[in-house]
Amino acid sequence: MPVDSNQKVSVIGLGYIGLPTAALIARGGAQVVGVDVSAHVVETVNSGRVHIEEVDLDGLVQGVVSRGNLRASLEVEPSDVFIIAVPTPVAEDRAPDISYILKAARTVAPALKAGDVVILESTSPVGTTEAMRDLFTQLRPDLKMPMQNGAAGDIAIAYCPERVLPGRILVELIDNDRCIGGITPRCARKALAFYRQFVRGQCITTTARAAEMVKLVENSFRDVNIAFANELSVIAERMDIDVWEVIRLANRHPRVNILQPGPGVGGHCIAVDPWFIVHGDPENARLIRTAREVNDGKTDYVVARASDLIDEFPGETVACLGLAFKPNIDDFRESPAVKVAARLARRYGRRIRLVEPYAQALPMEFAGTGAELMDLDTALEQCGVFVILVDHDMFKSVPVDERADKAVYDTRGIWSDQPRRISAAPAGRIAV
Ligand code: SAJ
Repeated sequence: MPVDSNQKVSVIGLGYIGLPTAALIARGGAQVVGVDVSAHVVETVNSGRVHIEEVDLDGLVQGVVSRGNLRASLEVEPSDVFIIAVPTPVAEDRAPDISYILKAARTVAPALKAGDVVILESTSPVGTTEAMRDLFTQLRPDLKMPMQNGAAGDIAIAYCPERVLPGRILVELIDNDRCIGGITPRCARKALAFYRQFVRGQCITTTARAAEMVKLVENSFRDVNIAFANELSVIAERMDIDVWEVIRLANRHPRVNILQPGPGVGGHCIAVDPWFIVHGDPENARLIRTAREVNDGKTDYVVARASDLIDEFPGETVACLGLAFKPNIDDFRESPAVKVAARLARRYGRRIRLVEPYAQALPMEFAGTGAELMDLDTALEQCGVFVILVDHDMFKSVPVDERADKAVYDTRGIWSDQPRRISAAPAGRIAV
């Protein structure tokens, strides 16, 4: 979709969201400068390459850099629109850390001029966009800032959360609806005019505070619902019921849609963002906190249950299937599968084999454990115990006769036809 080619857009932070966003806007025709604190990232992008894995991103970046629409820089330059897309980690005490946002805002402040639009996209605790505005007020007393009471400013400031799924980022950046929150309605309108140029989904305006909460609520909704599935899986295992069958059948009800249990919740968003709400109102965010605890607790539970099975077969080598944080991707950061497998590797050392078609080498969590990467065929030949941690398509396609003699702990419910290997098995999905 065409973007005003006279418009200069700066994207601060060239990570998983910033770089695809910058490249898409550049493809539309705008002059885009991607700003990053890492010289390596700036150099990589300027040479038309990418430092992150995302479907179709490499070709897109190469194209827009070679056409001159995107370049990267360590310095912020005067622009018409500034998009801030930097990380907001959660600190040790679960408090959100907005220091990267404030640091980015400090670098933007000197470049601001009347008429500019500043948009924050980073996941943020409620009130962060106003905090950014307050920082601009301090740093640029010469510019009038927009106020919650509706007073117009010389610049527009808005919050517009990203909501794209890793692996589908370029598609979802265009097709997903966007929620755009302005400090004032005028700020929202200005940001809306910008997004409408390249977003095909609906763009809906609101206040900055509501938009901040929308983002946190979306990921908390998913976390709470996964926690429900994870809690069910533990209860069903104790009752010797197949939880996946129960979920499948319950979901036939027109108003029931239970998510899937697993070894815990991974990625950088769903396991983090709910803490921003808990931190904002610890007294009332009881369900949201409990969901986090249930999901983290499921990882410990899986380690304990897998260990029970491994201990029952002391002579067997153990294959852990999958390390990614979700199926069919090569992202191992914050992965519950890595957490489980690494704990098993520390405990059982050389008995553990890791099968991960998306990994060239083992993540550092396995250093010194003696555990090794192995391909699926060899694991099926050599290993007697299988712990399924990720539902990659490749694992789903193993026919039952190739694994009939294996002892299996299936945390993802992909080998539902697995026969039990001995009858004295613990209840539930441990099929031994
Ligand atoms: N998971 C389950 N059971 C399920 C679904 C997911 O255990 O039924 C686990 C996955 O295995 C994974 C984790 O949850 O470990 C998260 O995976 P995901 O696919 O649910 O989400 P992410 O982290 O890849 O992306 C989420 C998305 N948010 C929502 O779906 C509400 C995405 O739209 C957001 O943009 C992204 O977080 C973000 O950046 O905030």
